[in-house]
Amino acid sequence: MQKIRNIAVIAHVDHGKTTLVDGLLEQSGTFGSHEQHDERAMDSNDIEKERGITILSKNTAITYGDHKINIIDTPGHADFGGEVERVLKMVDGVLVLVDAYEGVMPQTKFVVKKMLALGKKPIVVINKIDKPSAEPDRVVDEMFDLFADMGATDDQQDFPIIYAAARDGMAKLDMDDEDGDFKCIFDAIIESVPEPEGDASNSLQAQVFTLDYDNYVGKIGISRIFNGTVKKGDNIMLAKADGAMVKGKISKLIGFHGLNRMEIDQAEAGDIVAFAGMETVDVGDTVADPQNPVALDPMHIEEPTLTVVFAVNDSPLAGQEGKHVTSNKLRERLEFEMRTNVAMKLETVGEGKFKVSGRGELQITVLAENMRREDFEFSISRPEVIVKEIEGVKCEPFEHLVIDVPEDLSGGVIERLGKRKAEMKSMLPMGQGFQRIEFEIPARALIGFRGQFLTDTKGEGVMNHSFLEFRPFTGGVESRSYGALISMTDGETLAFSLFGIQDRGVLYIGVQTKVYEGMIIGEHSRNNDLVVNPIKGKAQSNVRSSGADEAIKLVPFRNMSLERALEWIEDDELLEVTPKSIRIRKKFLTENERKRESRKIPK
Ligand SMILES: Nc1nc2c(ncn2[C@@H]2O[C@H](COP(=O)(O)OP(=O)(O)OP(=O)(O)O)[C@@H](O)[C@H]2O)c(=O)[nH]1
Ligand SMILES: [Mg+2]
Repeated sequence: MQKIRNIAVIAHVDHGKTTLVDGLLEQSGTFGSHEQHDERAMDSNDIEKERGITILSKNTAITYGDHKINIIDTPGHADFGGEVERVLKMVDGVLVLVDAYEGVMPQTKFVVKKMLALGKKPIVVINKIDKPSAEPDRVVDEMFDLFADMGATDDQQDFPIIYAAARDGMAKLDMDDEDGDFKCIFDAIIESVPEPEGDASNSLQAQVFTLDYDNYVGKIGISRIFNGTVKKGDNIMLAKADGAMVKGKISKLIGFHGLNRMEIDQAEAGDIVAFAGMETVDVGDTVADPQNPVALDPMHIEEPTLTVVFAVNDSPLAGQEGKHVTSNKLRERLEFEMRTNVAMKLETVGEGKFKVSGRGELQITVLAENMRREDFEFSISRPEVIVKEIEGVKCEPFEHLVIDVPEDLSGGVIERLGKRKAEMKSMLPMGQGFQRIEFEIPARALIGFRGQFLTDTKGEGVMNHSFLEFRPFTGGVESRSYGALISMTDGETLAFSLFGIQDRGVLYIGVQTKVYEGMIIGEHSRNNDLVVNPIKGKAQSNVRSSGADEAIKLVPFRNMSLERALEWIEDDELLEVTPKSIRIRKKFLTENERKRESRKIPK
């Protein structure tokens, strides 16, 4: 049997996981010397590359000496945290990275807690020690405290520590040592990560932890083999989470090496491979021996905490920019997403209206962004947190929030968060005039907070949050403190009229932009909505005053990204998303309709 080690790389967002995996691929010689590859090679899809974040966990394999090491790179952003627990079940050890300056962050806590609870053996990597502000000793202490707080066993507490600058391919066991390469990381993996259990001669048991889709072979289940041997063409039994048994056949067996996937004939207990040929496969299913099908423990899939409604675009500009605009197309696309994305849920809530639930705004934005690129057009409603009843009590999701803010601005931010029902947990000086403050806060109160926070901290604040737990509902929280600037008419914007409006707040659009009645063109500087005319030209006069137009100086408008716009909108507003534009609008387009509606629903 082949000697195997299975590890996952886990950390808070941006602490350097994917960069470390680059180094492991490179220094193990898995990339041939002639092979061209991008930085952060595992971040392979377009949005991952553009945003520089990992969205889906992905696995690779390297050879080191006579060992095969399967590595799963995981996303660090809290919205994709649901992936991490599943992945952890597939591996025997983890590399926990932590930034040598930032230290323990919300998602560090989240992943360490999961990892310890599952009894995994950690190797701690203090990364980015090259940063001038790095304080590796402090961060090591933080990690020891964290492990102790989270109830680590003595064995888990006794973790190897590696100091690294992953970007430079440098690592060492002691800060006083000379800079070395990743040999110490490979050795730590071989020495301290337990060998996979299970036996190649037992009946087959493999569990699917990720789904992939290929136009030629259909659904692909990436799986860890816990027992037995599997060959291409084998008949198998799929043991589903609900107890059902479905017969199937492995039409293709796919192995991993570096960035490549290749067809293989056989794989054994301990390894991570992909199966094609089972159309009904879901995450958590056990691929078992048809003669002796024994299901593995079902997999816990993290519940969604947030929902939005995707709907057919019915704005006056509908159908002009996108190709796929009908309710059927929208439903098909969303259903397709649910086939591989287990962290999301879909429900039809009305004619052309689909409720999509997920773990956070970023997850929903990524789906919307992918759909725009595929020429879809649709609307999205304001995100709402999922409220549920636990033992008769109405509960809502709470988040653990950590902010780093300049000291002189912290008072204002704390006050703002207080109004949003945040409870302060700790406050620490971070050097360079910054303070780190931790809170527990209803997830509801964080919707729309980021924009406000950036304004309040003049763009210098950094905020991070991750899901904590469901807790009793806290009642009303402060929402957006500004109204909207709403267009009163259809047409194209003109500089002359925007010039007149810009003093009223912040514009979200520029000149020669199509608008319609009820479309939101900016934020009012007061808390009420204001209806304005953005297409009014200068009154024509017979005498042309030369040079008068030069006096019209427009302040650059604020370009609202999908995420920012999604956070910004209120219940009576919608986002209109097309391949070319992101527009913000009122649900009811005319002022009369809005007045009638506001009388109906008492606020
Ligand atoms: N200074 C410094 N920067 C590093 C180091 N390692 C990674 N980075 C940088 O940190 C940023 C984030 O790196 P990634 O590898 O994408 O981090 P990640 O943990 O995979 O991020 P997510 O997958 O989004 O959670 C990139 O800009 C890297 O170049 C390091 O050792 N030193
Ligand atoms: Mg990454």
